[in-house]
Amino acid sequence: MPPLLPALLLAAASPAAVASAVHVQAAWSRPAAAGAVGVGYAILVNDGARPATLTAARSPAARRMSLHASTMSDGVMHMAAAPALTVPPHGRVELKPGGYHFMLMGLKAALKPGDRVPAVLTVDGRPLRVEFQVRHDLPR
Ligand SMILES: [Cu+2]
Repeated sequence: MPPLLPALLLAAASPAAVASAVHVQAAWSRPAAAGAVGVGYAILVNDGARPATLTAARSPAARRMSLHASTMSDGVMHMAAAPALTVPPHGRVELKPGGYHFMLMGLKAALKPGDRVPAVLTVDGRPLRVEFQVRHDLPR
């Protein structure tokens, strides 16, 4: 099949075929009741030379998962859905209390310390698997 080979080489060399340079560290969550809203925090690390953008997230543990950003204004904490989050080249972004975070709406089961919550993030259009470890007694 000689005609196939050049096409495969081209595909491998195109940017779209390069695996995401982003990985996830220290993903954690808090205990929550079934049906309630859970949270997800993590550090997104970009080892690549280009910006990488998170555009979506989903989890089989919740009806819906979305990215939120918290901001302080007039001494009051507000949060709103954020459409995307870009991790700079050779940089990192920490999702943490008071900043960017994931919301897990409509938890299908309670989250207890020690549980692991699987999720799939979409980064640069590619799936990135993550597991949030449910912990308690963490500094805020
Ligand atoms: Cu939120």
